[in-house]
Amino acid sequence: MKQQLEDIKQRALAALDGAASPTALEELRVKLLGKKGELTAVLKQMGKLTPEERPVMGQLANAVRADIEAKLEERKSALHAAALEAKLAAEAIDVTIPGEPVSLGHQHPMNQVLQEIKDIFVGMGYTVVDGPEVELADYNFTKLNIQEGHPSRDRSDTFYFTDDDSVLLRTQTSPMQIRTMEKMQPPIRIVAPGRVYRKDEADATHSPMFHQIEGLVVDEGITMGDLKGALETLMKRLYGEEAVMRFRPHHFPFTEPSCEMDMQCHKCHGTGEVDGQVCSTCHGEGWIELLGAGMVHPEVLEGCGIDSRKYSGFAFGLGLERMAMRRMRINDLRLIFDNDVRFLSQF
Ligand code: 2U9
Repeated sequence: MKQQLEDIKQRALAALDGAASPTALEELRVKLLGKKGELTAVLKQMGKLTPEERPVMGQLANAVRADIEAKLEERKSALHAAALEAKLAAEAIDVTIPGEPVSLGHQHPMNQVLQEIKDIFVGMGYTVVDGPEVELADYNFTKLNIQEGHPSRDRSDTFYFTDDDSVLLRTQTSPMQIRTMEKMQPPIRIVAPGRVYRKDEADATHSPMFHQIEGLVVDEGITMGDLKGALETLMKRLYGEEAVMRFRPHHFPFTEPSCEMDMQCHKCHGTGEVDGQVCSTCHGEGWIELLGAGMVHPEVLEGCGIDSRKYSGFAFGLGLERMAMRRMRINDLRLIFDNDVRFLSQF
């Protein structure tokens, strides 16, 4: 019996050493130590032994079981470690491989121009103000001296929300200047950029939604000279010190006097011709229209609680898309709104 136990132990240890998987190990455990296993079969024969032999054999059998169990544990750990090692090797990540390049976006060309213009005005001490796109007709028209019946109030030109035409999508950012004057007394130096809405069919030069930046300065002794200085500074910063400007008389209900400012065409230098051909940049005009401006109408100041005998002011407005189109040589307004990356990535 002693020999049988020694045999089982030798064969068991050898077999366990050769077991290549946890499943093989478990099969061996059942075969060796299970209820119908080899060791149990030997122990069942203990009854045949003499009372003196029994404890000796019992001890030996327990020692053999302990040796087999120890070996089982050892192989189990070794197999587990090997499996982990293989898994780690298979799933290894090479952190030295260069990453996929991420293509970076950038500001929209129109916002680049807006940012430039805001920076110039902030540099001259102006504050940037923001306000609602859904406005009262009172702020969009009446307080700007645009009377009932004025063509710009027409339902075919303006988006109204109400049947009584009292609430609308602002057609200009001027309501912001009214709101500012109602809230604070001069000195006032603000620019108001933002979306505005007009019932226009979309084509190469029109869109029902576009962006404006308007400005307002109100203080004691403000003159047309201040208006010219501020706007010439703006344009020389944008287009270079050599830019040449002219002012033409115009009419707006909210300014008096009113004017428009043009810049001499940089391509044909005001001649309207390049190599005997009509200049393609200014279409032969020699000048490029940039913006509208004027001295704030005294009625508008008074309507906002500002004493027009003590204070005067100037205001101006320009369309941002048109500004971006001129600066970036874009020939169709719709490209600005399409947001096609093939177009945008050029700027
Ligand atoms: C107040 C008083 C006066 C704003 C002004 C213009 C002239 C102007 C147009 C330029 C192209 C609009 O985007 S556009 O179509 N604007 O010509 N805007 S003066 O005058 C104001 C504004 C607010 C209280």
